[in-house]
Amino acid sequence: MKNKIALLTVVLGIVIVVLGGSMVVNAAHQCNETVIIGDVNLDGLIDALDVTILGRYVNHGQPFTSLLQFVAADVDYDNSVTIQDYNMLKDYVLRNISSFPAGQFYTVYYGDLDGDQLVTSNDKQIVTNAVLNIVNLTLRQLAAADVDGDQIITALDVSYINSHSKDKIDHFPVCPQN
Ligand SMILES: [Ca+2]
Ligand SMILES: [Ca+2]
Ligand SMILES: [Ca+2]
Repeated sequence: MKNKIALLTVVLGIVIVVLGGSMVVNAAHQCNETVIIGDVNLDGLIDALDVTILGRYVNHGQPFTSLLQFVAADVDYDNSVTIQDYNMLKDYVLRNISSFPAGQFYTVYYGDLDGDQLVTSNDKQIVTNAVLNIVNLTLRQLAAADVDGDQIITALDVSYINSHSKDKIDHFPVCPQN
């Protein structure tokens, strides 16, 4: 009987460890931001104002204030924001087209660079290489890498991603606290 109780305790312990592990995974999933492709000013709507703001960027060099705007603005999904995106967004607002090559939405998982929706040492390595100019990040990766929310990718972002991958922190500065 004692042995059975001991066995049960071990089994329960394993179950708790497994469940605990999945809770950590869920915590990583919560830190994300879904961008509507074409919603350049990130107000939740695709309208003429987005065309205007994208036009100011591509024609007059007026900067965006958020890396998420580049994700929203690259509607033709060629990983750069150009006059082609402007023309395509204008066509969409004028209802000449009904969809974008970049899709309808994109969810940025902060700290996840390799696309598995987890924050691991591999993500840390990718951002490290980007900071060292060994690799270029895509617009979507740039948005995910800026975990401190200052709109540039620095060694500080690497440090936060490293801490998160080792479970030393649960939240990035850019994530809503709850
Ligand atoms: Ca908008
Ligand atoms: Ca583009
Ligand atoms: Ca940053």
